[in-house]
Amino acid sequence: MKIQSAEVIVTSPDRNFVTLKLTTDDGLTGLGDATLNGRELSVVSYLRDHVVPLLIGRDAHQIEDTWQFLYRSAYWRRGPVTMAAIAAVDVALWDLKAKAAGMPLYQLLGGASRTGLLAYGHASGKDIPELFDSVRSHLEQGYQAIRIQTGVPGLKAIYGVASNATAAGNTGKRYDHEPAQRAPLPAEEDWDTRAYLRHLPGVFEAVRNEFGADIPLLHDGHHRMTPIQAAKLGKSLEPYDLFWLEDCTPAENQAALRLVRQHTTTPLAIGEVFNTVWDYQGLITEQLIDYVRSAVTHTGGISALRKILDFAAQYQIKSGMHGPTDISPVGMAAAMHLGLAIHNFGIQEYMKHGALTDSVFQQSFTFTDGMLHPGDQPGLGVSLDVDEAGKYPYQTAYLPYNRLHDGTVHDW
Ligand code: EZ4
Ligand code: CO
Repeated sequence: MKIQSAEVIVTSPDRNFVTLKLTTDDGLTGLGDATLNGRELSVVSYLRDHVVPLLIGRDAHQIEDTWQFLYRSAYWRRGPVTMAAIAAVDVALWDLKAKAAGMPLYQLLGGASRTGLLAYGHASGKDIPELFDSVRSHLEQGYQAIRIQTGVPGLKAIYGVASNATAAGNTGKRYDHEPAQRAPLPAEEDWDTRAYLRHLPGVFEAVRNEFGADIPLLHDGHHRMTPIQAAKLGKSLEPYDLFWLEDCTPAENQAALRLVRQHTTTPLAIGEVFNTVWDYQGLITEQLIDYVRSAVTHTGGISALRKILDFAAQYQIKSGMHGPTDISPVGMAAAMHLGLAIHNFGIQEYMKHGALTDSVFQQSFTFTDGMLHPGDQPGLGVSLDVDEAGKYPYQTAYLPYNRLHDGTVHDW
């Protein structure tokens, strides 16, 4: 099974997606997600200009060898662009191998360790009534775990709160906030950590009073706090029994989590911007976190994330793979096959893609009563309609950024 062609497909149905499609000499095709939100074309170039020529003629069965070859032969290791490109190759090769075997991919990863994957969705509102509506709508859609983000009094626009939300509803349309915006320049949001720290505990108190003690609730701090601020937030949220507090401090400094950990029993999740096991080394061995947030797409693929999660498993740390709409249906399916197979699955983030995205990517995974399943088609179970994809050319899009009231650029 030799790789005969490798095509990089860029499409923007509801948002930009980059997909690698490998075709073998025996006519099989494999797909890999290479979408790096807001920096999509850099991965396109990395693949087209530097990786595709290396793939032609290679044995598609040699997944580990190909991974090591791409990682080590580049000399310039790690980084989100490199690791997204390697991930796309790795996932496409797993898709091919599973198709060649005639099995759903999770069977090749060891088989199912559970019947389905607990998923969480994103509820948000500019104030408590709007947030409650969003939570109710998620419950109606079957979600059994919910992330809570709200506006903060005095702030105009902040992460995770729909500014132009189609306010939920079970219409099948996108109901979530949309962090990357199609625009020639990044949108500016505002931020005030003290106002946020004062406001958030009351929000969780209100949600627990309204929706009860049972439902797992999550929150994303999106890298905005100092370690001592994060410690304070973790402590003040303890009465509300969070499933996790995500990205409480900027991700570069692993030692920051040591300080947070010493002060709070609120479970911690981190890693959506990480791209190798080295970003986790201290966090895992010192047991400073509870959940690994990496996506297959941004961490070098199934082969690499599997190793990180096996390492984490020795320390009772579980998976919580990143699953926003900027992970394509191909990347989501890869996450689901891996999540079904590993023992230390924790939870899977899941937001429905828009209708146009679903017209480009045909998917066989299911979302039933809040549980995901990758389906039982051979391979990943996702196909890409190249003609449909061609209808939606790339559009410039940027993630927003933050300024404090005095104009200082802050973490977004
Ligand atoms: O901001 O995926 O937990 N989810 C998140 C996401 C990220 C975007 C960045 O591309 O933090 O909404
Ligand atoms: Co996040």
